[in-house]
Amino acid sequence: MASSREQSSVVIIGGGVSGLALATFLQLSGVACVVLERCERAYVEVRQRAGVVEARGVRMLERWGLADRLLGGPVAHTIDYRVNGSSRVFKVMADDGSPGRFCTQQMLVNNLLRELIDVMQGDVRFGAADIGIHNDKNSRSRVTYTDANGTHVIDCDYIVGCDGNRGVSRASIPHGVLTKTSHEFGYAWLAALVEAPVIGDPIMAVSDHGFAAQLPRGPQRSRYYLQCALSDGPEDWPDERLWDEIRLRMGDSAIANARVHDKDFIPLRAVVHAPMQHENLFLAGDAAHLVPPTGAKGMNLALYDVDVLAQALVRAVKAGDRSQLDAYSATCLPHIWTYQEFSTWMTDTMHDAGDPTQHGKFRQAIARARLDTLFEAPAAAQLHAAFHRGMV
Ligand code: FAS
Repeated sequence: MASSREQSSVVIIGGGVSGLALATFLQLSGVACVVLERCERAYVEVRQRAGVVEARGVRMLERWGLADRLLGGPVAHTIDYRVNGSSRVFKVMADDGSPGRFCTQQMLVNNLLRELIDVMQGDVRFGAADIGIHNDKNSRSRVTYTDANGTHVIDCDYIVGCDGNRGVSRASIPHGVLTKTSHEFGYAWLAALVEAPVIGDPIMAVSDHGFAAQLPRGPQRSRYYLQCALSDGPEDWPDERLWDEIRLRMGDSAIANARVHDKDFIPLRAVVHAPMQHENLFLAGDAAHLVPPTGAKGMNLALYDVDVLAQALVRAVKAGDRSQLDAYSATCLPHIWTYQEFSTWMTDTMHDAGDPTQHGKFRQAIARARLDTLFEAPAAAQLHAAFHRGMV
């Protein structure tokens, strides 16, 4: 088997939304980088995840001059909040017109792949396995990996871990360097991709039978999310039960069964690893933090991290100034905790207000009172909408 050795400024581990966005920003800025992704391109292209790019993310991509080429999907105007079937429409669009977009992560990732590889000739290597990280501040860092062509070594200045919650990057940091702060909500979401579009507004529904939501996933499809037990699996949720629960929780017996493409079970948890860096290795996205999907902040936090990191890396590589890199964690962590606070608030409110068997009638009444305030007090509504847009 052949082996190779080469140089680069930055090696990015993981070709998901954060890794591809970072590589695109660096390529645009003339900083040499290589992305190592363990899966093949075809798999990365079809993976379903988040569905909203918040207004802050739209503005950030506009600042990089990429919004028109990367974003698609309808503008996020309003959300239909339901409590036991009775609807109240919530405006998430800002008065200054700064819109979020119902742009699916899959669409953004495909547009990033096209832009980075096909347009910018960026260096993304799929099928990279056995990744080894040699991260030392006093000598040049290096990353090793194998693929069908053999063993490869890349000497580099900086390494970025964009390889998600179960990747190799964070695991390569010596024990005791990072602190993990986490919270388990005690329930999960069943996420079902179905052949039925959202009619009208996306829905967030509170019901005595548990939480449910429907978010767009393209013109013909949508994703239903249903609160379920942590121990539940596909055998507990045959399609018939799924549709019965959807009708029950949405308070709409007219909803027809449709083809179910896939079912994911996502335990709701919140995790922050700090600091988000060690020597020449930097963590971004799910490699550094997890948020419950209720507030749609997972992908948006990943985009925020790599926007900050890209600017710092450009300054370090081009001007030899590490100051922003050294301040990377201190810059990102306050923003991450603000989003954790919003996502926890949303998760507790939208679930406590529903099925009282989880946390009792008192928390149910409190959460419903909180929702009423949201709809009746303009100041509360404005603040909530600003959080939705990421403009806080
Ligand atoms: P990603 O996980 O997207 O990407 C990491 C990449 O690294 C992957 O391509 C992986 O193959 C690669 N990788 C991993 N280990 C590697 C290794 N050893 N070597 C090389 N490559 C490696 N958020 C929402 O807001 N709404 C949702 O509806 C929603 N649904 C979700 C559903 C699921 C099943 C999951 C897991 C997450 C969901 N999220 C959702 C959160 C999601 O959007 C994440 O926050 C987002 O994908 C984070 O992006 P990355 O950090 O790039 O990680």
